[in-house]
Amino acid sequence: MKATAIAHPNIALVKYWGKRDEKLILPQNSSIGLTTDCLSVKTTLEFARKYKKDILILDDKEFKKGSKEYDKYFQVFLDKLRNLAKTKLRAKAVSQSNFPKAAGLASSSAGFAAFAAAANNSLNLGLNAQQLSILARQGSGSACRSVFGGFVEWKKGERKDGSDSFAVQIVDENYWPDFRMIICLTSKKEKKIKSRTGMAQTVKTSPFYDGWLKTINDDLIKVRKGILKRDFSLLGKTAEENCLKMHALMFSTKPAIIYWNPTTLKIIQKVIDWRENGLESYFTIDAGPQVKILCQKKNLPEILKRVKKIAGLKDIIIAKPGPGPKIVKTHLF
Ligand code: 2P0
Repeated sequence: MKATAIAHPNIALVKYWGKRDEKLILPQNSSIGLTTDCLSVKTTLEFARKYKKDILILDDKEFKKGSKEYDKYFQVFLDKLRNLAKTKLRAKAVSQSNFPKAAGLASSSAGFAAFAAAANNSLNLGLNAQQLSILARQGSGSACRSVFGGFVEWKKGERKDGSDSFAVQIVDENYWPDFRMIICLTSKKEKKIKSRTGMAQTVKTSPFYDGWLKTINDDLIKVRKGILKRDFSLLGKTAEENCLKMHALMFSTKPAIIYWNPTTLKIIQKVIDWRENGLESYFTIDAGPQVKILCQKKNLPEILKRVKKIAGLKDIIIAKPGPGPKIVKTHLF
């Protein structure tokens, strides 16, 4: 009844920003992301009679009833699991990540992918990868992409019950070994506006949301093609444009959502400048101030040398395409 899983964040190249169903977590548009290799979340989950209430410990801190994390995320997801397994058992979940939470590093994608994978094992649910993706999606949308390694597409689906809204692997983590993502940490603070709240507000108030939906299919086609052909320029250019379009949605939300800080902008300008001068790289930014620089292995040393000179960076992490969740035997409790 005790199981432990490790999962990695999936960083979007074509972003998910907006739901059509808040409860089932169904997106307005399909999205594509890369599951990374170095950032990870490890979660141990146990359902047992000895627990009189559900216990949640994230990065050594216990979250209790009344906190957003417990009530809105943990409790809701656990109840879904209990329904699925037809059990009334209470659970203890302990989760440890090796990077800052809620800072725009897709921690919830890794968190719920690990949680779902641990639950599948601990409750003997017998879910296949597609079903696991559907389950993880109901914890946090982007988590459905973290259920697979490599480059992954979350197909938005059409059905009301969400049964066709899950992720599929485009190519696995070994398909493009020269692909690199340099994660530039410009702040370790938790963001003030959670993605969930922000995206709902955008759908409601941004005058540009229709334009986003009208152009997303073209971005998806180009990024898919870029991945399959290992066409770095096509993928990078499209991912960067898509990221700026998403931030334009955020800026035009009422009240405006601005996740960037001065260092974020500085890196954006540098990347554009390097590219204009022949060093090819692109950037993508999620719901936070961190910049992820996309590059090829051959340019990594030079880009890294330049990145290290940028003042104000808190950390630099080099990521490659990484695997889907793994069940491990070393538990956290
Ligand atoms: C993404 N983001 O595609 C986009 C890009 C942030 C910017 O998925 O409400 O934590 O739990 O489904 O998955 C962040 O949103 O939101 C996110 P919920 P989630 O990666």
